[in-house]
Amino acid sequence: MRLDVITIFPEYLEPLNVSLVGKARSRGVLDVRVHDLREWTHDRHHTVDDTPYGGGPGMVMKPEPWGEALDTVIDSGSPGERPVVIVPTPSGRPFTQELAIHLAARPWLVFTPARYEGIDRRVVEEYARDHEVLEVSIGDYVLAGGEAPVLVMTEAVARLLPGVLGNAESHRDDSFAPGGMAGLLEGPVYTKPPEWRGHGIPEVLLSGHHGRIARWRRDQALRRTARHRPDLIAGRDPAEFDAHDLRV
Ligand code: 6GU
Repeated sequence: MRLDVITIFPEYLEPLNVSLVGKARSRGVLDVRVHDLREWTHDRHHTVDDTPYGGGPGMVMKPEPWGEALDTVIDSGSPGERPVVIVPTPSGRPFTQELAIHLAARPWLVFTPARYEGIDRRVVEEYARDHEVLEVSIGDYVLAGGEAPVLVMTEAVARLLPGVLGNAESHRDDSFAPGGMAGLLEGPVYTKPPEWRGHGIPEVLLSGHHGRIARWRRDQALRRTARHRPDLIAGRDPAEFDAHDLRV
């Protein structure tokens, strides 16, 4: 997969050299290219923002540098090859595991993290003519810019690429994966030692009884989901829950 990021803070993307994403890059599974938006400005001050039409606080990112940057990046691909353009914004659609799975199946993503009050609307209009352009938010809070969301989305996507995680089963039970633990939050996990500061291990996990362990894990997942994310249970088909579930 190829991944381009256009930003006024290229150094903010340094974590893409580290850990899982860094490893995917060095293994050649992921080709990451970070670009400085200011390379596509032509004035002495490398201006990327201006005051908003209609008034109001803050500044808006000018369309011209984004247009030149996106044209250059898009033209650097093979003829006819079109990336998905991802515009991080708190007013976008929610980033979900489902969207991560969709993006992981695409060969080329271009991220356009903005600062200030966002990018002139015409940039999205322009590229949406012949590209899939997704405006995406990573949650219901406001960040100062889209760079941290790019790190979040890149990690969520990179770990789904074939050959990045140790084994494919690692994401079957992901909290939000469709199937597997059926979209429930994962319950608690334990490792050695068997006793730590007076805390033991739930006995069932030491029983070696796979059926009872699976049942216990599902109960824990249900309890945790009901407590932290009741919306995930309310949104499900009641037929997915068996008689035992309903007593948890
Ligand atoms: Cl994608 N950008 C910004 N600036 N704030 C956010 C966000 C994105 N997602 C949640 N908050």
